[in-house]
Amino acid sequence: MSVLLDEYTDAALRGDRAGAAMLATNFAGRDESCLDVVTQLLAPSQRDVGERWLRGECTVADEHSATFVTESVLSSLGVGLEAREPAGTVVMVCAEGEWHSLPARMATELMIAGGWRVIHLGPAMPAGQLRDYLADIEADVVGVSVTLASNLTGAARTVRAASQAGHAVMCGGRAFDSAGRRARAIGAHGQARDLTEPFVLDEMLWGEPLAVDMDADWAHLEYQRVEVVRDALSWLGTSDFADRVRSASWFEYVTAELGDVVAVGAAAMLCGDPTIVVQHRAWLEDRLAAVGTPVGVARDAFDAVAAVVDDRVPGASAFFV
Ligand code: B12
Repeated sequence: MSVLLDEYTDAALRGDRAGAAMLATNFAGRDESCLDVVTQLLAPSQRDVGERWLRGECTVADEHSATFVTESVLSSLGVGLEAREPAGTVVMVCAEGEWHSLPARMATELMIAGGWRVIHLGPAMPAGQLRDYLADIEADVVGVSVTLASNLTGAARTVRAASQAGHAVMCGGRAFDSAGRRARAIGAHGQARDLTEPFVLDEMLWGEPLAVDMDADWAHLEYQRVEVVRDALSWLGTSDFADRVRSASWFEYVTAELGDVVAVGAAAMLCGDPTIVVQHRAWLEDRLAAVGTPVGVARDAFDAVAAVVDDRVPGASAFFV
C-alpha cells in the first residue's frame, strides 16, 4: 500500500492528473462507495504532501498542484453515486477564514457515499452571509470544517450564525481535539468522529451546546491583532532581533508569523486550551528549522507577543509562555 501511496502522491505533486486518476481507479476497484479510496489513499496522500512541505521538500505551488489533482480525482469518483432517497441533508461549510477546502470536500464525498444529501458551500464563508442563507434552508445538521487552529475564533462566529438560523452544528477537521473540548467551547452541538465508517449523525451530537461569550477577552485580542503585532515588532526592534533577521523578506515573514501567534493565542483563550499554543509553537519550530531560519525566531516571536499583549488585553500573556 505504501508504494501505491507514494506513487499517487508523486503523480499528484507533479500535476499528473491522468496518472493519479489511474492509480486511484485501480485502488478503488469495486469499492463503489469511494469510502476506502478517500480514507486510505487521497487523505493520507494529502497529509503526506503537508509533511513534505513542512520538511521543505515541496513548495506551496506543489501543494496547490496536488490539491487540484486530488480534487479532480475526488469528483470523478463521487459524481453519480448520490442516493435516490437520502438519509437526510447536511450543509457543509468551512469556517470563517478557513481556506483549506479540500478536507471539507472529502468529508462531503464520504457523507454522500453514506447516503446523505450534502449542500457544499466551500471555503471561508462569512458568518453573516451563512446565517442569511441558512434561514431558508431545511437541513438535519450544518457541518463546519476547520483545519487551522488559528481559525477556531472564526469558527465560533460560523457556529453562532448557524445556530441563530436554527440549525444544529457538527464540527470536524484537524483543528479539533479528539475529546471534543474545542468544539464544545465554540458552541457546537457535536463533533465528527472518524468518517472511515458510514456517517451516523446521532452518534456525533451531544445535546445542548455551550453559550459562547462573543465579547470576551479572546475577541478583544483578535480585534487588536494588528496592533499587537505592531507592538511586538517594535519590541523586537529593541532587541538584537533586527540584526539576526536581516532581509526584508524575513521581516515580512516574521510579521505574518506574529499574526498567527496572536491568532492561536486568541483561539487558546476562547477554548481555554493552552495546548493550542504549545502545538503551534512546536510546529513553528519544526518548520523554521526545516527551512533554515535563524535559530530562536520562534522563541522571539512568542516572547515579543507575551511582552506586549497585556497592555491591550490584561492577563493574555499567560497564554503565550
Ligand atoms: C492542501 C493544503 C493547502 C492548500 C489548501 C487547498 C485547499 N483547497 O484545501 C493551500 C496551498 C492553499 C494551503 C495553504 C496553507 N497551508 Co495548508 N495544507 C494543505 C495540506 C497539505 C492538505 C489539506 C488537505 O487536503 N487535507 C485533506 C484531509 C487529509 O484533511 P483532514 O483534516 O484529515 O480531513 C478529514 C477529516 O478531518 C474530516 N473532516 C474535515 N472537515 C470536516 C468537517 C466535518 C463537518 C466532518 C464531518 C468531517 C470533516 O474529513 C476529512 C476526510 O476524512 C495540509 C496537510 C494536512 N495534514 O491536512 C496542509 C496544512 C493544513 N497547511 C498548513 C499551512 C501552515 C498552510 C499555510 C499557513 C502555509 C502554506 N503551506 O502555504 C497556508 C495557509 C492558507 C490560508 N490562508 O489559510 C499546515 C498547518 C499547520 C498548523 N499550524 O496547523 C498543514 C498541516 C501542513 C503541515 N504539515 O504543516 N494548504
